[in-house]
Amino acid sequence: MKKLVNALAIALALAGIAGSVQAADYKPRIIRFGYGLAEDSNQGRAVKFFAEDLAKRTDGKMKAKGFASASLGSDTQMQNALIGGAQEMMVGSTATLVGIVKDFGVYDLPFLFNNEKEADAVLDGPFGQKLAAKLQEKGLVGLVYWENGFRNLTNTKRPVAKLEDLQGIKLRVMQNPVYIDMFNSFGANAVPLPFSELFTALETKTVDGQENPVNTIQSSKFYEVQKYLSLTKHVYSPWIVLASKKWWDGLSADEKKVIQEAAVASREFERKDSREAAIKAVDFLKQKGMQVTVVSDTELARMREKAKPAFDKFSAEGGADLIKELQGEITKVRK
Ligand code: TK8
Repeated sequence: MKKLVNALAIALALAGIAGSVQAADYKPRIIRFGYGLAEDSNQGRAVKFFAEDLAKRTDGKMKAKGFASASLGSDTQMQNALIGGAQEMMVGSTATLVGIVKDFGVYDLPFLFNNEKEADAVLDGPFGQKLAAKLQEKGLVGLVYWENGFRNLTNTKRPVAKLEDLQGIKLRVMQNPVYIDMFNSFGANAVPLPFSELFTALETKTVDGQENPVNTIQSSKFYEVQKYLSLTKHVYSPWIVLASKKWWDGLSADEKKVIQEAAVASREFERKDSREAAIKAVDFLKQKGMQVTVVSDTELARMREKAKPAFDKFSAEGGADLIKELQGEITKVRK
């Protein structure tokens, strides 16, 4: 009996040691997590989810603090802060990364994805991961893609139902050559501006219009300064959650793992939340007085044809194989 008790005691002690060895290595950390949209947006809700999830997984040791409305800077300013190690995390458009990794422009070519399911499969699959991995040598860690969404046009001049209606409209686009080429070939005057300057530019009529997913048109209150909404869905726009590589390299393996897990959980939350919100957004915008135009498939096909120079230029500048690869991945999902 005594032997048995001893053996049990030893077993318990060993289990105790094993337990303490296994306890995850989390240090108290404050993570500044910047983003461009309002706190009350699909982006803001997902950052909040990430922060809560990470705190839960680490017993409150790792604290992410969200900074909304570009209060830490525009997308490109935050990217540079991450590279320099002055900020830990952010989420923003992949489109604004083209100054760092040119290949990201491939996602901005119009009418590639037919639906969200195709986008999820390609972004979470080898193609999306390969592109994200290219950020490492530039000082950024690409953790997960979130959904920004299919982009639609708004403006104050006139309802846009066909290409000709875009003629001469001064349209804010993201700071990305694919967008500039695309909208110029549609007949608009593309004006690249950071998102953080967009509301004021619309309000002061520096530009006549812009293009963004309906969720953003709602959460950024563009309906206050824009009359016409055209459902063009011309580009599926991803967001990417980024970490500073400088900072990341100083984390323990457990810390990296738990951040990655929380990032994946936030992705699942964000996509579901964004899709639910998008279904309601069009009605909300109508109630706010926006006039909504559904663009016909024939007109969308004309737009796709007109956008050919953007594809050609991206190809000529070394992106031909990348376009083929992406289209190949989409075809695989479509089957
Ligand atoms: C937010 C931007 C925004 C994007 C844009 O910082 O700039 O129009 O769609 O989501 O990244």
